[in-house]
Parts: sequence; C-alpha cells; structure tokens
Amino acid sequence: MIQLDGLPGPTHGFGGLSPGNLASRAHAGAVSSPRRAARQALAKMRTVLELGMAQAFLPPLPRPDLDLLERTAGWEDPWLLRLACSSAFVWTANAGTIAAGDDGVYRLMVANLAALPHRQREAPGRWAQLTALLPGVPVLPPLPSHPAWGDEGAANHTTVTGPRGTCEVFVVGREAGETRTGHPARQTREASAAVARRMGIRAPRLVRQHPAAIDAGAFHNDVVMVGEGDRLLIHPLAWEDQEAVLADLEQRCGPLRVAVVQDFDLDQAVKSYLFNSQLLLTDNGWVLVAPIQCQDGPPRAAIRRLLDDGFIDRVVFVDLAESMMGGGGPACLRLRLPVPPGALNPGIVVDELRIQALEAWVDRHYRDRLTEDDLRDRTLWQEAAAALEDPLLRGLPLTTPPPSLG
Ligand code: SUG
Repeated sequence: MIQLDGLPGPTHGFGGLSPGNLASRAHAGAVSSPRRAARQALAKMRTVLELGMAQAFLPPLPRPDLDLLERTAGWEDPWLLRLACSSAFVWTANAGTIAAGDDGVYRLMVANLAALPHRQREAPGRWAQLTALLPGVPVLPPLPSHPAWGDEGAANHTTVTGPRGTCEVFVVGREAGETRTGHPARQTREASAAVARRMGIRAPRLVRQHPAAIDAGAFHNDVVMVGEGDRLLIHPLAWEDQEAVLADLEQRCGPLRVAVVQDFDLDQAVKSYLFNSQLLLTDNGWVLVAPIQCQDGPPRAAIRRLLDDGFIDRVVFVDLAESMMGGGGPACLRLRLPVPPGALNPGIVVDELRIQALEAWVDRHYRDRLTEDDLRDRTLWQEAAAALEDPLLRGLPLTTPPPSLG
C-alpha cells in the first residue's frame, strides 16, 4: 500500500472558496504561508515514511490557472484570481479513487470535483498527471463535469475488508437534481454508482451521508469516518441508518472492528478532524496519524479509549495548520494506492533523501508569506512557474491537460 500525498503550490492561500467547509469559510482572506504549507505536507510524509510505509508525492498543478484567467479576464476579479491561484489540489484524497473490480484489476478513477469551480479545474490536470506518473495503473477519466455527477473521489469511498470478503462503500450526499436546505452536498448517488460501474464493481454498498453531518460541516464523508482493512473509526451520525449499514457490512465481509466514538458531538468532530486521521497498519501495529488539534480535551480522551481498547497501538500527532485552515486534515492529503511501488514512476516515490531535496526545493521557490493582494503580482506567477521548471521536477513526465476536457 502506497500513500500518495499532494504538495501545495507557491500560490497556496485561503480563498474562502468552499461553502459548507467551515474552516475554508472562517479563514477567507487570511495571510498564508505557502512555504510552511509545503513543509508541513512534507513533514507528514516523513512521519508516515518513518512508520515504515511506502510514500510518494504528486507535484503541484500549474497555478495560477492561466487558461481560466485568460478566458475570463479574471485578473480583474478578486474571486476569480483566488480561484485561479487555489492550491486545493493538495487534498489528494479528492483526486480520485482506486479499487479492484470484480475481475481483480485495480483501476483508478479520476474525480471530476464538479461541485465547486476551483476544484473542478483540478480534474484535467490530475488526470494527465496520474496517467503519466502511474504507468502501472489503469487510470480512468473523470465523469462528465456537471454537479449531477459530482464526484469527490476517495473522500467518499472506502474499501472494507473482513475475514469473509471485501465491500466497496460509497457515501453519497444527495441524488442528482435534489436540492437541500443547509450546507451543500457534493457527491451524488448517480456519480458513485457510475464510478463503481466504471471500476467494474458490480455490488457496491451505496450509503447516504447523514444530513446532520453535512450541516455540521462534514462536506466529505472522511471528515466523520476513516476506514482501513477491517477497521472503521466513525462518528455515530456519519451515515443514515448507520447501524443497519454496519450490520450489512458485517454480513458481507464477516466481523469488523468498528469504533463508534460516542460522547463526541459533530461540532467537535469537525473542529478536531479526529476522524480525518490516517489509520495505518504498520509492521508494529495500528497507528493513528492525527492532527495536533486532537492532542487535548475530548478528542484526546477518545484516542485514549481507542488505545485502551486495542483499536490502535499508537498515536502520532502532526501539525498541518496551513492545510487545516482550508479544511483538510491528514487523510485529505493522501490517496491510498494498493499497488506495488513499481507501478509508479520512481521519481515520485520518496525516501528521506528525496524529502530533503523537496524541502530545499520548497525553500528555493516558495514565499513565507502571501496576502490576497500578492496574487495579482506577476513576479509571483513567474516564481510559481519557475518552481515547476526546477530540475528537481523537470525529469518527471508531466503532460499537459487533454484538450477534450472542459
Ligand atoms: O474541497 N478545501 C477543500 C478541502 C478538501 C478536504 N478533503 C477531504 N476531506 N478529503 C474542499 O473544500 C478550501 C479552498 C479555499 O477556501 O481556498 C478547499 O477547497
């Protein structure tokens, strides 16, 4: 299993671009630190690497999105400029999702991220990148880019494996065409069903996200649930009919280890991102890689119970402040690839030396401080382009987006 993490780009900022994502809205317009954001992403990769996991990275997508700016004369419009400079692609759990079809073949389906304009712009670039950088994995193009097929990738999909079998769980927020009061729901049933079909999964388990979770700020399922193998760490209000769904999963897969964290309201879940921790099966047991926001108070107490119950053997805390301010925790930053490292271009697989080289690259090209006004600065745009042209990344086959995708 490889953990594939994103890196933010040199124009990383806080655009307030995601309705229903409380952290994104709360930090709109805040001063950002692209350098700290990239350093924190790399530090998490190092932590995971040191736990004995295979780790890889995806280079940033080119930003500002010059095509968008040209088509809209967007440099005159602060919202479009924020959108064009967004580094939201860093949240690689949304780049797509991967699973084995009924024929046993692993396929990666790129997500269209059609719910939001700044994220929808990621899909063509990520499709091109993943195709080029994962030569050993069939990479399927995203669904047509319309909110009716809104697909957010692995954030709303998890593979549950028990002693008797495996079940692919897809969590949907709404039906196509359905409107709801409260925060928007991004993932449609139609999208998840189509993704499962394209991946060759004939009997996926489609689950409806609990409306209370969406309205508390769980814009993705992975804000209230994380699963790995036979383990599920879940908030009691993550899904509709949750107990029945869990019983059905056990029926299909055999007994599972399910930790339903009680005494922990949805607001605390969304503030702390406990359920967005990475759950890793290492050679030395189960490890929870949790955000530092879980170090105290109720999340800490919940983690202690998980340790006492043997659900996990160890917890490690990571500081992802710059990612958390946009609503992304440890699990948002990674896409799990259940394939051998040989399926990836060797240039994206990291070891300690590669991480150090990437840190030096970040220090060469990323500013420590960025305000919204800076986004208009053409020097910043040149710096951002230079970062991607650096010899460190130039060796990678980065193709341009396919022209057919709008
Ligand atoms: O889509 N935030 C992202 C956070 C994605 C988190 N990923 C997972 N849960 N898997 C989003 O809402 C904020 C951008 C801004 O406000 O500038 C943003 O896009």
